[in-house]
Amino acid sequence: MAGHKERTFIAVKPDGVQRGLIGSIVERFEQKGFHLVGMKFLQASEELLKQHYSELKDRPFYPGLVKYMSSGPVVAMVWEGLNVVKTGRVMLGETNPADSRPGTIRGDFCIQVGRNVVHGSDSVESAKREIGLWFKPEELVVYSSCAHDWLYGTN
Ligand code: D4T
Repeated sequence: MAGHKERTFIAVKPDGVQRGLIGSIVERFEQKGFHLVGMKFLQASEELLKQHYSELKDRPFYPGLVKYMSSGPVVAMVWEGLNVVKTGRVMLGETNPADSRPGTIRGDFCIQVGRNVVHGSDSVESAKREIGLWFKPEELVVYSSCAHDWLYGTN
């Protein structure tokens, strides 16, 4: 049962917001059956993004990445469910949209690695760190879903 409570951090990036893709991206996670526990619309500070992408700070694209990610509003979300970190990454596709299969978000909605419309945590540990950076504990909502038993076969 504890596996059903795994969480990941998903964000619609500024290009996804500007291109009107918020609904399409949220819809995929909803339709899959994952459980939304946090969501907010904000323009993130460079300081927050530098922390978020701290592991990439020595990469040549890092300054441009922080600038792009802070250039407009994003939708920050926390989704919960069995294997949501791994499955979320599969749903996103590869970092480079050119390597992403049709049917994935990046495979269907974008072209260029520097404008790949969505972020998803790459491990359970990263998810915990990112959720802690973007959300206060009281911004995460605990509630039960009427679909839970039908999704997991516990009825
Ligand atoms: P995010 O973190 O945005 O979900 O992307 P990934 O986890 O799939 O990939 P990443 O951390 O390696 O890269 C973070 C972010 O940097 C952009 N990027 C990446 C870029 O602009 N140029 C590049 O060459 C790479 C590798 C895209 C995603």
